[in-house]
Amino acid sequence: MEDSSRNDFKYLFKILVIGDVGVGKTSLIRRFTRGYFAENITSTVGVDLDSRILNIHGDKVKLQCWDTAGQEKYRSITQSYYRNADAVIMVFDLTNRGSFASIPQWLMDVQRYTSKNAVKVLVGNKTDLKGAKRMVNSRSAANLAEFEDLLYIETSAKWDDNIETLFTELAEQLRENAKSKSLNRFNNSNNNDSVTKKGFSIVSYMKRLGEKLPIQNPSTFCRI
Ligand SMILES: Nc1nc2c(ncn2[C@@H]2O[C@H](COP(=O)(O)OP(=O)(O)OP(=O)(O)O)[C@@H](O)[C@H]2O)c(=O)[nH]1
Ligand SMILES: [Mg+2]
Repeated sequence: MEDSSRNDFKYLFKILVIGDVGVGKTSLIRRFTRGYFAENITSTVGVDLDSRILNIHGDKVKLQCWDTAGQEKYRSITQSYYRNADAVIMVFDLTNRGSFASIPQWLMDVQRYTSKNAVKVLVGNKTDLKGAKRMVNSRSAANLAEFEDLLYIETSAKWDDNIETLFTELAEQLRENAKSKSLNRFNNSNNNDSVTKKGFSIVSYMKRLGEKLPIQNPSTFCRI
């Protein structure tokens, strides 16, 4: 699904996708970059790469998605990819409490190895598995996200739920940050690190969860 003119883009952003084994990192990326989902998928070995170009307000934005292995034995390899990430997506499985309990550990790695300006997103995947199978509720995840200053969204790679929203909103945020950075440079500002604090409006997510979560102003849903 990638644009045929692979090098024809205005912005290139590197997105690192991390999380425990089997939470659906590869499935999320595959759904976004290639538009399909597979039940039988092999565990990632080391790090894979896939990308797609989005048109964001007239600009071609290439999202390079770095798909890391969740297995512990690859941890030292995957950590070497953190440094250049513009954004980090931390994925857990909504039906696996252990994968949610691991998020603080993943976050420690992120804080240690990535730039402080990297956009950080927490993703609860597998919303299609409902009822008794669901082990992590939205409020717990949203509370963690709020406490750690992360963006939060729930997805299903299987049902293609919120995948496009996740990556499109992320691309918009990264483009805004890049634009404000270059503006700062142009203005000879000393504060080249500053980024626009733009709201992260995951509209479809808000519609579904707006009533359950303590959102003050639904039109500027940001770091819940
Ligand atoms: N029901 C459901 N299953 C999913 C979803 N996303 C992934 N899976 C399944 O979960 C299993 C693991 O998916 P992967 O995408 O390989 O997980 P991963 O995080 O890349 O795993 P590692 O590469 O081992 O770290 C596979 O059987 C997928 O089909 C989803 O949204 N819903
Ligand atoms: Mg994988």
